[in-house]
Amino acid sequence: MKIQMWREILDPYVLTVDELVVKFNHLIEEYRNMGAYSPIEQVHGRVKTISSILEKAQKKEIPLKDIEDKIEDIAGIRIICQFVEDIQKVVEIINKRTDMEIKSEKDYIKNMKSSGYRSYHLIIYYSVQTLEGTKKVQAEIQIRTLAMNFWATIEHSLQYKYKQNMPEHIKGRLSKAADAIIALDQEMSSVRGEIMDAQNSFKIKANMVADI
Ligand code: 0O2
Repeated sequence: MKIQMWREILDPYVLTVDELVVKFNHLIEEYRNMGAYSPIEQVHGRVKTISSILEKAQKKEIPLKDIEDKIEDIAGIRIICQFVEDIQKVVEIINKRTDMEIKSEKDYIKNMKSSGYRSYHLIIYYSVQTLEGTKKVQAEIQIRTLAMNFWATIEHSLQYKYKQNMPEHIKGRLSKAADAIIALDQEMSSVRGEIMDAQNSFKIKANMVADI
């Protein structure tokens, strides 16, 4: 497939990622303007690279004509939360919106992957306006805590380094690190109320200084 054709295919996904990142960042702003705690800490987005799309298509034996239908994460959004409890709150927020329709959900927090990976995944339908009219595309939203993201980022780099041949001792250490991340998230949840109070009073103080 020519690069121009790829550009045409991927363009609505670029728009989807741009729009979704703006919308989730705006939600953070809304919470902050109300002086309320935001269940969303950070938002990141990316469009899958052509080589990564082709690699996945080959691995899953997906013909090129079915790529947009079968590869659900061409547009990918990652929402990072402070606490595990925030994840369900974010899912509820998305569920209530009329501009995002949830197609499917995977809870890798209740059902941790064998690698130790934990995250909550949603596949949504999202409509964008293009020169050819409205196009409904799929996007994957990964929702995870800062701690889960730390683990997944390191593990992803190691997966990239070792491809399919990650040494057993590294797998073992990642598995121990995953246990430590579970313990850390639990510990943080147990002091959630105090951390949130501290953050709110810090913000109130900062706003008062800004008003002077
Ligand atoms: P990238 O580079 O992040 O885009 P599959 O993709 O075949 O595993 P499926 O059903 O398409 O399976 O999706 P699944 O299992 O919900 O996972 C999709 C994405 O979740 C992956 O995208 C990763 O981003 C993330 N993920 C899943 N398992 C792991 C894991 O064990 N470790 C880490 N670090 N991330 C994981 P891609 O396409 O693999 O890659």
